[in-house]
Amino acid sequence: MGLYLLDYGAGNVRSLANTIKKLGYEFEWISSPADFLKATSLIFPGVGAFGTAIEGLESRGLLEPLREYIASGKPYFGICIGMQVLFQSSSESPSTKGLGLIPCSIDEFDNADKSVPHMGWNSVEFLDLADKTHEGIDESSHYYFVHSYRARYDWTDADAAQWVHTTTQYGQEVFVASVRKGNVFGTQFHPEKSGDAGLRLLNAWLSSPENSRTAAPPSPPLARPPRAQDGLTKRIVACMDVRSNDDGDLVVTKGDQYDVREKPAATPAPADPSSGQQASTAGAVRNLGKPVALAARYYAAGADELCLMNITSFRHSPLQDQPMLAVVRAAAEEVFVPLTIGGGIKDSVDPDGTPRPALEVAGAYFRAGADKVSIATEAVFAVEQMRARASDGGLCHGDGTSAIETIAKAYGRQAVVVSVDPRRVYVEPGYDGPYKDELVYGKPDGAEAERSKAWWYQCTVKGGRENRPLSVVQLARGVEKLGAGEILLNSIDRDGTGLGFDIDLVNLVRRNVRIPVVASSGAGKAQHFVEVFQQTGVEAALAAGIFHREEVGIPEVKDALVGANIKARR
Ligand code: 1PR
Repeated sequence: MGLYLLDYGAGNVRSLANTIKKLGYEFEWISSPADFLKATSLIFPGVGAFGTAIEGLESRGLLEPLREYIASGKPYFGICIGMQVLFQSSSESPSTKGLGLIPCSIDEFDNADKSVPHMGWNSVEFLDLADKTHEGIDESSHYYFVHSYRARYDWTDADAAQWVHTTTQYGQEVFVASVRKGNVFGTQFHPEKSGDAGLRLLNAWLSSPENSRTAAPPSPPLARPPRAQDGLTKRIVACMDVRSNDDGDLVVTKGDQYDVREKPAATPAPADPSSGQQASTAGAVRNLGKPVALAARYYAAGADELCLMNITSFRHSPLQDQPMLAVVRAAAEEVFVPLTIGGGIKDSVDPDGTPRPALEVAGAYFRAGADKVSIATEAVFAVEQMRARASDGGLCHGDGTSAIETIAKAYGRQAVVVSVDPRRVYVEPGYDGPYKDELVYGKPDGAEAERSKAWWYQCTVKGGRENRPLSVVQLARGVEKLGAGEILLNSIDRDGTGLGFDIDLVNLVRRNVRIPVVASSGAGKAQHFVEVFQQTGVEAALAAGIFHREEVGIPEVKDALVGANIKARR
């Protein structure tokens, strides 16, 4: 079988390649127009932005051959942007035309009632098919979506509706989850990132892509009005801070309030090795395991997403020789859920003087198998610069040069996470200085140390080592404006304490932006996840220490969520 994959040069296509290999299939990459003639089946794993995809295909002379391939009747499977290019156009890039097979346009989600991008695991449903596992899709499973633009399901438009295979709902919007007609199949979600459910779907298509499995479209098309609630689940994220230890090995480590070195024991260990007792490890970098092995463990345990944070000095390694790239490559062979990589995503210069713009650094990680990059220090500087340009010190537009803007333009905003490292700054009652409008007051029934206090949240850079004159609210609003697609909200005060998420901080940020927010730092038990979802509107919650030390398992967290009527993927 001549299975080919189409790569227009942007985004994570490695994950699909890894999935296909894992399923035992061989494939080739389309590298020239002539390859379309050799292909007997084709997958286009489009990642990124609509305009970039079409322009990328055009500039490589692949757009017309793609159109001809599809018209020839040979099997085609488009994923995400690979499905969207089948439509006429997208408001993401109004001057760019799609292939126009499906006679309607793609538009942006309305963020009045929900966070946009739509990011996470949602259910799908067939319109009226009796076969509820058609194309390997299963209505009882969840699939991973990540996009800001969607094809609304309009049953009054019969020409477009005849393509619709499954629908899904986000907020009150019902949109197309998959299309199926003749030789063409497409999914808005990412099967290669949808765990076992996605593997089953891909396997079903790969085992017989040439089969005409088109079910007769309902005629007239069926109505699918929105229901009271959508099927999006809350995401549980496992985070691994990776650095080299004092022996030069890459390890997953974990800090207490960002200090990753072992503390001296209360009773020092004896220095005499003949005593049979272990020598003191005080001062050593905590070693909680190997990154790829831990990533595989969390995938198997049901993590909805994984983060790898590069917190070591090798962030300054030359890009070609960046150890973290090897970690991402190896992890992407083991895990089939989204992978975020952070640390060192910024403009840099290799030791030989070669400049490496942040866009190139991010591109290397996407090609290695990352789905999102996370930016911390550079995001703070970018917002500071944006505010300095605004005449009133408030928000203006970016100048297009920041890492957030350049990466979001090429890969779509959903690929850009901003990781925030705020720290509380306590002030006296009656404080009347800067950030007074953002003050949080300790509650009478709150922790004793906080009861009579007020505080604001200050941004830091370089892993909390340097405080900056910027509040977390200013940062959150600023990065949203610059084009970030998600906020990963840490708390230096809560990191590693097990006291629970900082609910005040999470609420403060959640109500100031419309993009998804991941609550992080402080989880000590499963109930803390229930609390953060019940008391704030966040889309996801992240933990590190309790998972690494196996104090709480991911299934236990999911059970607690379901027990509290919070949607979770299991
Ligand atoms: O500044 O763009 O190079 O990014 C550096 C990244 O590395 C940032 O995302 C920053 O948060 C992270 N980082 C830097 N130093 C440390 C450190 O610990 N010394 N880790 C660090 C931050 C916080 C989370 C942790 C949660 C949950 N660690 O990663 O996973 O707090 O922990 P818990 O559940 O155990 O409480 P740039």
